[in-house]
Amino acid sequence: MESENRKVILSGIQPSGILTIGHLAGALKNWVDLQTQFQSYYMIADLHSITARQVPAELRQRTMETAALFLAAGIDPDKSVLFIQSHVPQHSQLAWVLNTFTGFGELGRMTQFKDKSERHPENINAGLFTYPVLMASDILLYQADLVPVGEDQKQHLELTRNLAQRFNFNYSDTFKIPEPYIPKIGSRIMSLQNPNVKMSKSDENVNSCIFLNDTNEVIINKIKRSVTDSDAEVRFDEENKSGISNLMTLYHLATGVSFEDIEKLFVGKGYGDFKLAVGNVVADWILPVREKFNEIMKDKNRLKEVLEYGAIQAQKVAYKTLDKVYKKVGFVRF
Ligand code: AQP
Repeated sequence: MESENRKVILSGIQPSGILTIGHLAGALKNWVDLQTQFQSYYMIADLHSITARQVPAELRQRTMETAALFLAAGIDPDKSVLFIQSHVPQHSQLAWVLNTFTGFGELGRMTQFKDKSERHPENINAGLFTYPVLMASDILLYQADLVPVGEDQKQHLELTRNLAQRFNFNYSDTFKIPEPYIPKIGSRIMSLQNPNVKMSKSDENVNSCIFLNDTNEVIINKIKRSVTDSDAEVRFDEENKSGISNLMTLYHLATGVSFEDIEKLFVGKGYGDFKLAVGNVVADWILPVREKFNEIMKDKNRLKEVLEYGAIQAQKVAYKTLDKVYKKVGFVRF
């Protein structure tokens, strides 16, 4: 794994459920391309996932499955550093220091905190509140130049930049100021049951998601039952035809056919035919990922080795940054 002079990119996914086709389209697919261009750090964000209550045995299982899906989707451990966040203790250690540089009011303005606390009033914990500080630590530890962010993470990246600048200003240059990396348009996959909200792995309605371990039959059935609209025209219009537009996005991602050509292909055909066609191409798209995933899960020792190797690589870089930070704030270092 070479690292010289390449820009650094960092991203992660929480193991809070089985990954969906949204993760493949919106994250993994891009990461595979990015790893050839950038020094890439990809983590399974288990520390973040416990801001919502997790069943311990399930969390362990999901963490290994998430790692296997990263590999199955094409993340290459010889090109990227692939690791479990809790295996690199520097994430929590830097988060503590950065917490002391973060204003209470600043965190209170985070819209994701407000949304999540409204959705889960039974568990508004301090971790949920300081989550953006841990995210800042994830990014700053590796001196990332770029962070792929969706709309919902932009505010957190802005906070990361502010914290880095504040720390650098108080002491001296320590952190690189990261920039957002905006992925290609059209990769936000919406729920099959409510196409106005994002497809989410923790959605209670399993029919809203295509999970990366769903069988062909399940995939085809879920798409058949997806919510669309009452006219019968296959046309890309995210505002007025969000369900059909979402299915068109999936068709496009699975086949490479443009929206214009998809519209032409289905002129005069009903939604039934269209949904069946989408189901088939999506099933074909997922099949090799699922097969690879099953193969990787059969050899847990190999998977463990890959993750241990990744953690060692990540720790080396993370330690360097944390050591600088500890020195600058005045901790005794022997
Ligand atoms: N539906 C989606 N469409 C496109 N991209 C998506 N991502 C997630 N869902 C979609 C991308 O995956 C990365 C982060 O995933 P995460 O699981 O850590 O967090 P999340 O975005 O909160 O995903 P979920 O499924 O909604 O998680 P839960 O249900 O646990 O809260 C990001 O790159 C994101 O863009």
